[in-house]
Amino acid sequence: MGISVYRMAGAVLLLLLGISAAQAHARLLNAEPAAQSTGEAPAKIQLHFSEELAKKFSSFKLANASGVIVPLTPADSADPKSLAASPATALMPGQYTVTWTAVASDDGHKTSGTYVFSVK
Ligand SMILES: [Cu+2]
Repeated sequence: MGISVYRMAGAVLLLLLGISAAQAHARLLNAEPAAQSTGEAPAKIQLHFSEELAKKFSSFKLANASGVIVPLTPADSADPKSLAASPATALMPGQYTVTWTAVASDDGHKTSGTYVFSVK
Protein backbone atom coordinates (compact mmCIF):
# COMPACT_ATOMS: atom_id res chain seq x y z
CA MET A 1 0.00 0.00 0.00
CA GLY A 2 2.76 2.44 1.01
CA ILE A 3 4.67 1.69 -2.20
CA SER A 4 1.72 2.46 -4.46
CA VAL A 5 1.33 5.88 -2.81
CA TYR A 6 4.97 6.60 -3.57
CA ARG A 7 4.52 5.37 -7.12
CA MET A 8 1.52 7.61 -7.53
CA ALA A 9 3.47 10.59 -6.19
CA GLY A 10 6.31 9.72 -8.57
CA ALA A 11 3.93 9.57 -11.52
CA VAL A 12 2.47 12.96 -10.62
CA LEU A 13 5.98 14.41 -10.29
CA LEU A 14 6.98 13.03 -13.71
CA LEU A 15 3.82 14.49 -15.20
CA LEU A 16 4.61 17.92 -13.73
CA LEU A 17 8.21 17.72 -14.97
CA GLY A 18 6.91 16.74 -18.39
CA ILE A 19 4.65 19.79 -18.49
CA SER A 20 7.42 22.20 -17.46
CA ALA A 21 9.80 20.63 -20.00
CA ALA A 22 7.22 21.08 -22.75
CA GLN A 23 7.06 24.78 -21.94
CA ALA A 24 10.82 25.05 -22.44
CA HIS A 25 10.64 24.43 -26.18
CA ALA A 26 12.41 27.23 -28.03
CA ARG A 27 9.88 29.38 -29.88
CA LEU A 28 10.91 32.00 -32.40
CA LEU A 29 9.97 35.36 -30.85
CA ASN A 30 11.16 37.71 -33.58
CA ALA A 31 13.88 38.22 -36.15
CA GLU A 32 15.82 40.77 -38.15
CA PRO A 33 14.77 41.23 -40.87
CA ALA A 34 11.29 40.64 -39.44
CA ALA A 35 8.99 38.00 -40.88
CA GLN A 36 6.87 39.37 -43.76
CA SER A 37 8.96 42.56 -43.89
CA THR A 38 10.40 44.26 -46.97
CA GLY A 39 13.57 46.31 -46.70
CA GLU A 40 17.18 46.86 -47.68
CA ALA A 41 19.48 43.84 -48.07
CA PRO A 42 20.43 42.86 -44.51
CA ALA A 43 24.10 42.60 -43.50
CA LYS A 44 23.08 40.12 -40.84
CA ILE A 45 20.12 37.86 -40.17
CA GLN A 46 19.31 37.31 -36.54
CA LEU A 47 16.68 35.11 -34.92
CA HIS A 48 15.58 35.55 -31.30
CA PHE A 49 14.14 32.61 -29.38
CA SER A 50 12.26 32.18 -26.13
CA GLU A 51 14.86 29.80 -24.64
CA GLU A 52 18.60 29.34 -24.48
CA LEU A 53 19.76 27.20 -27.38
CA ALA A 54 22.10 24.27 -27.79
CA LYS A 55 23.91 26.14 -30.58
CA LYS A 56 25.73 23.10 -31.88
CA PHE A 57 22.36 21.67 -32.93
CA SER A 58 20.59 24.91 -33.79
CA SER A 59 20.87 26.66 -37.13
CA PHE A 60 18.99 28.25 -39.98
CA LYS A 61 19.32 28.35 -43.72
CA LEU A 62 18.27 30.86 -46.29
CA ALA A 63 16.78 30.17 -49.70
CA ASN A 64 15.88 32.59 -52.47
CA ALA A 65 12.55 32.68 -54.32
CA SER A 66 13.76 29.91 -56.64
CA GLY A 67 14.56 27.69 -53.67
CA VAL A 68 18.31 28.03 -54.16
CA ILE A 69 20.23 27.99 -50.86
CA VAL A 70 22.09 31.24 -50.19
CA PRO A 71 25.50 30.73 -48.52
CA LEU A 72 25.66 32.14 -45.01
CA THR A 73 28.62 32.95 -42.79
CA PRO A 74 27.77 32.17 -39.15
CA ALA A 75 28.00 35.31 -37.04
CA ASP A 76 28.39 34.01 -33.51
CA SER A 77 25.89 35.75 -31.30
CA ALA A 78 26.89 36.20 -27.65
CA ASP A 79 23.19 35.99 -26.78
CA PRO A 80 22.42 32.35 -25.81
CA LYS A 81 18.87 32.78 -27.13
CA SER A 82 19.84 34.06 -30.59
CA LEU A 83 21.19 32.68 -33.85
CA ALA A 84 22.89 34.95 -36.36
CA ALA A 85 24.53 34.66 -39.76
CA SER A 86 25.52 36.97 -42.59
CA PRO A 87 24.84 36.39 -46.28
CA ALA A 88 28.16 35.61 -47.97
CA THR A 89 27.26 38.07 -50.73
CA ALA A 90 24.76 40.94 -50.77
CA LEU A 91 21.20 39.71 -51.26
CA MET A 92 19.55 40.61 -54.55
CA PRO A 93 16.00 42.00 -54.50
CA GLY A 94 13.37 39.31 -54.03
CA GLN A 95 11.74 37.10 -51.45
CA TYR A 96 13.77 34.89 -49.12
CA THR A 97 12.76 32.01 -46.90
CA VAL A 98 14.45 31.33 -43.57
CA THR A 99 14.19 27.73 -42.38
CA TRP A 100 15.29 27.25 -38.78
CA THR A 101 15.86 24.43 -36.35
CA ALA A 102 16.34 25.17 -32.67
CA VAL A 103 17.24 22.80 -29.84
CA ALA A 104 16.55 24.07 -26.32
CA SER A 105 19.64 23.64 -24.16
CA ASP A 106 17.71 22.69 -21.03
CA ASP A 107 15.71 19.74 -22.33
CA GLY A 108 17.14 19.03 -25.79
CA HIS A 109 13.75 19.39 -27.47
CA LYS A 110 13.82 20.41 -31.10
CA THR A 111 11.54 22.94 -32.74
CA SER A 112 11.59 24.22 -36.31
CA GLY A 113 9.86 26.65 -38.60
CA THR A 114 10.05 28.88 -41.63
CA TYR A 115 9.25 32.50 -42.43
CA VAL A 116 9.81 34.85 -45.33
CA PHE A 117 11.14 38.36 -45.79
CA SER A 118 11.76 40.43 -48.90
CA VAL A 119 14.61 42.59 -50.12
CA LYS A 120 13.60 45.55 -52.29
CU1 LIG B 1 11.00 20.93 -24.37
